[in-house]
Amino acid sequence: MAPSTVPPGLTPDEHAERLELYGFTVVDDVLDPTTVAEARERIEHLYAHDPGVEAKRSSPLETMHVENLPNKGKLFETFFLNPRVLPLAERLLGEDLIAQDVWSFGIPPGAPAYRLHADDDVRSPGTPLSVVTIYALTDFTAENGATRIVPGSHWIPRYPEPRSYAGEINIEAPAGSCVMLLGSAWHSSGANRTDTVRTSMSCYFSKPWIKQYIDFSRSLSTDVLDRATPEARRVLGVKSRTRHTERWQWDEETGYPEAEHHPELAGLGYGPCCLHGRTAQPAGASGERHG
Ligand SMILES: O=C(O)CCC(=O)C(=O)O
Repeated sequence: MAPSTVPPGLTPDEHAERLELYGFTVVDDVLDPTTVAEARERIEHLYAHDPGVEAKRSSPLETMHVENLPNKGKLFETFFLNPRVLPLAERLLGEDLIAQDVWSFGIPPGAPAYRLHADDDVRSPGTPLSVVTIYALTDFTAENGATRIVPGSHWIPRYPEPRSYAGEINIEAPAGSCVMLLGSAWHSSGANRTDTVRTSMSCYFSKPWIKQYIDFSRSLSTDVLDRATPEARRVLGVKSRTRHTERWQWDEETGYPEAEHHPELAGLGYGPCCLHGRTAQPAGASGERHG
């Protein structure tokens, strides 16, 4: 049976082997204590004040879910590019992977375990389609709602039933580490039997041809996209967005219409206006959301 803890200091090859065999691993020490403390404070503020959190909950025992995290603090614009986590995800999915969603789950005291599920809409044993990365901002323990998983379940060509399974474990991980799992593995958040919230921030990566949960190129604020590095734009799916012009009118690099063919788009946040700086934007352009 896979143990519920993963030793620190594993090499990328050893992590890749664990992901392949068991469907999960834990990359230790990816966030320093100051970043953990700042992110935790900001996220716990969002649990209390982000309007989307209460809108999606019908009981205080339900998960606190903050969506579209990069829009909600500079701190959240880059964590998912971590140089010890992203390359592992790319190894499984390819360098053209995209972020489907970047969010936070807070598991409140008294919350029951969520139902076991897999994130992929099709089963493809041996061919990973997605990878979930969950950054622990509090220690993850069997008592406080650490992610639960049925190790090896990504090899099973069907979905779980709504019950617990022999061999399931809670993945224990210290604050500052990253739990990585295949989206095809049967998993969920665990039950929180403590009196404090289990706090995390997450990014779900997939093959680039799977439709994003959130179209970041349209939903991120112009400021966030202006600050995004080419790597961040690639991961956020800006370059892989579906063309909405003919190919000759499309800038493959930016993932936007070539502005020269579409003067009517100037100032609406498309193309060079948002991706190469604001100087190309006409005076008075609002710089609001894209699209
Ligand atoms: O946050 C967790 O522990 C589980 C996350 C989860 O169930 C998911 O990403 O689908």
